Amino acid sequence: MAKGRPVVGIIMGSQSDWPTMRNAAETLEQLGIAHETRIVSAHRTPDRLVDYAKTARERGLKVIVAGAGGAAHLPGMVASMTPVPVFGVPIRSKALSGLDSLLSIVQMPGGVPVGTLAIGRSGAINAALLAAAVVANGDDAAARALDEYRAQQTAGVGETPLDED
Ligand code: RP5
Repeated sequence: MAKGRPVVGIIMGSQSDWPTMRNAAETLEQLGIAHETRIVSAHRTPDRLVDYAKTARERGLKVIVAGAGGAAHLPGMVASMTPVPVFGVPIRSKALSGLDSLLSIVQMPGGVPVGTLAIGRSGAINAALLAAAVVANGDDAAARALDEYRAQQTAGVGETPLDED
């Protein structure tokens, strides 16, 4: 686990979101960025939601990554109660494959922004990378880690396709 006071909070509406949201945690871990992970449900644990959002800044969080599925009001509710930037990750739902989650998160009325990522694993990874980029504005080690991540990604792309069997 990356050491130090968490600067990124990863929250999710349910334990069932963890297989997706762990991709955000693993990405931050790879970058050495201190983070915390919590289950905070907007409708099942509303008091926990209020407490988490209202204390986020004073606890040192610079960014919150919030994953939720279905009627996914968690990212917007958190954003309504903290000045800390919130990135929302739509979880792929069983009923509508995450389209419900995506539209719930992305369609915030003007005034309270939530930066919305893609549905599922890609969204979780990219939310973590965006969170890292925010942190990197004031943290040289995080900036170097992000540069290294991109360099490795580039180095991993071959010029010609290979047969996989
Ligand atoms: C949302 O409801 C959660 O974010 C989750 O994606 C969805 C389903 O939750 P469970 O019924 O699996 O706990 O609040």
